[in-house]
Amino acid sequence: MTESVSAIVANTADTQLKQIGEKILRKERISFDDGVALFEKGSLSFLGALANWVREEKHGDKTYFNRNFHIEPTNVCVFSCKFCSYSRLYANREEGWELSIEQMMHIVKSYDGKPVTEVHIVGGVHPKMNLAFFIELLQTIKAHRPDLHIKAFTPVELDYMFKKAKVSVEEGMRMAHEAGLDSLPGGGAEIFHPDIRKQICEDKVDAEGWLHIHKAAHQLGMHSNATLLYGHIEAYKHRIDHMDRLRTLQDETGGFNTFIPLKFRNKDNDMSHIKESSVIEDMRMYAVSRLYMDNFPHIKAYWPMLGRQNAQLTLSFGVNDIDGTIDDSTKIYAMAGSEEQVPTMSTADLVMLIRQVKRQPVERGTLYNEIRDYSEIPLEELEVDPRMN
Ligand code: V47
Ligand code: SF4
Repeated sequence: MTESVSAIVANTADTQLKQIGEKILRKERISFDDGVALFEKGSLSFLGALANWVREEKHGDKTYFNRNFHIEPTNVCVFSCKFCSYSRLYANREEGWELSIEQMMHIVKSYDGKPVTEVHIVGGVHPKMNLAFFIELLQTIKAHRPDLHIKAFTPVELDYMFKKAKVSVEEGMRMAHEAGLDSLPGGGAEIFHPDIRKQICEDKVDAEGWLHIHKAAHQLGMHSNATLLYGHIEAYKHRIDHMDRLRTLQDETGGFNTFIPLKFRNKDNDMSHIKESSVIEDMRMYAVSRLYMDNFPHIKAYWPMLGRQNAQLTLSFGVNDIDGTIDDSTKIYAMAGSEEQVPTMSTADLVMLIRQVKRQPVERGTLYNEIRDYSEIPLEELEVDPRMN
């Protein structure tokens, strides 16, 4: 493999691309301009060969997934992000949902005895669901099931809760962590650059606020993820600017686990007139992410948003994680127009998806502790959904 990727780099006619390829093969960091040049000039095969080489250097064929479910406490939201197909304003809250702690505990209890390891909690920013409410939720979940890893709340939700409760970011994060918050998901990042952010989500937490909250979490020893919403009005330089800010914070704290590029879906939102990116552009995005984010251990493709087959394809473009079983517990992507209208995969489905593209399926915990390697399990032991064959 190394030989063939070296040959691809050596035979590249464009001198700038050739030099970038050589840097990557020497495991040197690429610059902002290099990142933009990869997007502007890199062919799918050039980017894919390099990203796959980096992926295999870091993880071999290992492809991680987890067993998880989501809770979306509400889709009522004080903000009005233009790409959001999911939220309802407080004034129209009868069109949305608002779950009580009891209702959320009913969801948690429905997994009693099932081998899930993580609950992912994220939703709209509801003016009446405050820090005290979420602290009680965290404590109640932990009291019921202490082993369940709680990955919850974006800086958009946390910033609003902390400001309303008049606590500093550091104090608020400490309170949430003590109540049972284990790590932060990657949402709310969108595009950090103010020229784009002000056009698509101007009223919510800005780049500095988002990064400050993740930094405070890392300083408490927590881990977190980071996303980037691509394929709408941003230019390549905005994608690289976004990745660069994350790479810089990661140099400082080392607290990020996973980078997750999120493809913009255009159904039923204020940006529906914008065409969605092509599969080729999606694969180029994943590949450049793997090449630029050299200090992020993992790159994740979120299958409920990309669809299963495209998620399989990403495994040859730098991706080594495809998230979890989900169990039809999230509505964000179905409402935004994803092919996955009922996002559920059994463990067997996920294993097959990974095996079909000749990679090694490994179940992980949220912090990438390996739970089980499924590469040697005979297929008869897995109850595979017939649609997967
Ligand atoms: O921040 C909303 C995105 C995010 C649309 O950390 C949209 O493991 C595309 O962050 N088209 C929330 N994207 C989801 C998220 C996430 C998902 C899976 C795993 C993890 C993790 C994090 O969803 C939002 C926003 O960027 N989003 N609307 C849309 N129309
Ligand atoms: Fe609210 Fe999040 Fe939707 Fe923005 S993306 S409107 S913050 S639910």
